[in-house]
Amino acid sequence: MNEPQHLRRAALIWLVLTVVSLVAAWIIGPQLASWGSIPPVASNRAEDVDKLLGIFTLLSIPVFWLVVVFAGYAAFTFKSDGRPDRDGPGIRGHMPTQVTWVIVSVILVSFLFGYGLYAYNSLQSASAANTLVVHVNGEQWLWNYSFPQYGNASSTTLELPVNRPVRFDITSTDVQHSFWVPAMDVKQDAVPGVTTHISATPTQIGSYEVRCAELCGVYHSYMETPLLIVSESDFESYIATLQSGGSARIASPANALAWMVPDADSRASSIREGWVA
Ligand SMILES: [Cu+2]
Repeated sequence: MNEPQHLRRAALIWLVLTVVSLVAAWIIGPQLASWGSIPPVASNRAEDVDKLLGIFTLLSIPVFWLVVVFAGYAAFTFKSDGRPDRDGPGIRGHMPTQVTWVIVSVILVSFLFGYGLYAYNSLQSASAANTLVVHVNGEQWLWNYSFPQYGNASSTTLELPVNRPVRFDITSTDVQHSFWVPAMDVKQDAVPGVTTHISATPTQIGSYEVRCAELCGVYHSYMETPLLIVSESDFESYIATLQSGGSARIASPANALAWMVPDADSRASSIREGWVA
């Protein structure tokens, strides 16, 4: 088989694998959340980020197979039997291939950069007049929430009204935590002495979770509390309960180890002092 035939055969393998993978990704991608392979999509932010990741994945499939097929084809087709007794022919480059590949790479990377920047920018600048502000304060090992627009009503479990933009103002009292709501694609560092921000609009009523995504001490793995996305009226009654002093200190079994004992607060602070010191 001569050189053009090898090239044509490798190109055909690349084309078939690329088309099959693109079709598979196109069909499977939208199902992943319902299969539980990726978090549920419960905010506009999650929709945008998933779309962005989908486009990046689709565009990377042809590049992936280009590398694997041509390297694999060359390795298996032109392999030497036993130890070679001389060097292969010197190859000095192939101008059309090089120019084509540089142009394709520049177009591809420029598009990904531009589109990524545009999407990131529109995510970060999301704000509206009726934005709900939530102050999030991380501590070892739970999240405290307060609502400055509702007389600083506070709670250790979070409920959010559906379809209303939310801005999280995030900080920490002790060590670095990371406020992570997988279903909303919200993840932002909680740093002592600094307030960080992230915005999203919940779009799906349901029960989700908030995790800490920064190793923050012995009970880091238990720093997980529920998030409920509820109707506007359910949110109003949640706020009313908080304002009437009905806030439970914690309602998550995930924090049981740190908080189950009656003197949980003093115990936790003694752990914290021992840990920090
Ligand atoms: Cu933490």
